[in-house]
Amino acid sequence: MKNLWRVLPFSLILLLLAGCGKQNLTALDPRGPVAEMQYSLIILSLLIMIFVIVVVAAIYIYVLIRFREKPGDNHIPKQVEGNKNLEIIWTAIPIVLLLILAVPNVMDTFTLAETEPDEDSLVIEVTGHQFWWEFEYPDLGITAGQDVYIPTDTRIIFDLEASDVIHSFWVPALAGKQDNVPGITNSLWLEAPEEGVYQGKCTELCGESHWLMDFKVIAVDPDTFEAWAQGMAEPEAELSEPTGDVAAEGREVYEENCLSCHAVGGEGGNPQGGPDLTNFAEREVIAGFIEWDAEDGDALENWIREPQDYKPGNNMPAFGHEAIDEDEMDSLLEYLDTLRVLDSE
Ligand code: HEC
Ligand SMILES: [Cu+2]
Repeated sequence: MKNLWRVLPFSLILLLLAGCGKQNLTALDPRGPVAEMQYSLIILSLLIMIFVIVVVAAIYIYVLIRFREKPGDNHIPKQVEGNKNLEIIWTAIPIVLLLILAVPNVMDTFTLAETEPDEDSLVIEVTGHQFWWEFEYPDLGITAGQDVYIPTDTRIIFDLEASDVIHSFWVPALAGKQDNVPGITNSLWLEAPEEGVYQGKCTELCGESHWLMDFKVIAVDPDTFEAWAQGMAEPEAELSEPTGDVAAEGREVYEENCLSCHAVGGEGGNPQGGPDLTNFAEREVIAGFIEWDAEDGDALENWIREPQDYKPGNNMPAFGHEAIDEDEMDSLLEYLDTLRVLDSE
């Protein structure tokens, strides 16, 4: 009991803070029809539970006070047994409450399970890897890593798969979570009416760095999406043959060390490799969570040199100074900075 009182305030603070992170990782601030539907179910259940608790607690307290033993009065009160009306009432109320809960729940469950694509929807195949995300757009012939771009106001159907172990796909602002299971395809749909960057996370204990398996859903207007998809499908020749001297050198370093795992512009990569890097320079973070210019200004170089320092257990090998010397690293970083498909800063 003593422990409970110690833990409770912290739990409450955590609960309150849960919505405050810059990550927007909360289901309590829904930004699309699916998340709104789920949010209304949460609120409905919560209201019913609060109603039950308040009524039961009120009756309980009333009875405790009203029928307590009074000093000097120790007569046995009238003994009653069974009361048809009362019993009907307290059987009927829970039935009504359960119906109020069940009807919208069942209806919404059917709406949410409706994942057959129609001609206006966009299908995206999601593969969970230890510890990163791959997004394939079968109708557009493109593959993206970590950031999944979607057009606003479009029904997006995510077909969830996994390449190694079970992962779980969760973008709380847009939709509830669903598991990525090897060998099974689960589907969910969502829609983002507003443009924005929505934080996603793997919520399965999928390995040592499961808690760093973050991704972003980036909702852009349909024109921008079109431009992005175009850029991903037919990237500028610049990406494979940079014109700048330093970047061209960097491209060579890349081809030698990285292309076997990381595709750029549909070239390279392998199913056991790493994320597609065609638009890498447009990511806000490296490997899903490392800020580019937080304390360590050389975050990208440090990641390439020692990926295990950031994400223990991930499948990217380390590239020490013997593999890539300082000059080669500089040109490689320069080359990586050219990997853009939307804005060519
Ligand atoms: C054996 C395969 C392999 C090779 C070779 C490899 N990587 Fe990786 N790389 C990975 C994997 C796997 C990840 C994903 C790690 C994670 O997030 O769990 C990754 C992640 C990355 C990321 C973060 C990607 C993102 O979307 O945020 C960058 C950048 C990167 N690698 C750069 C390189 C560079 C540069 C080289 C060459 C010097 C290289 N990698 C060589 C497997 C590889
Ligand atoms: Cu995972």
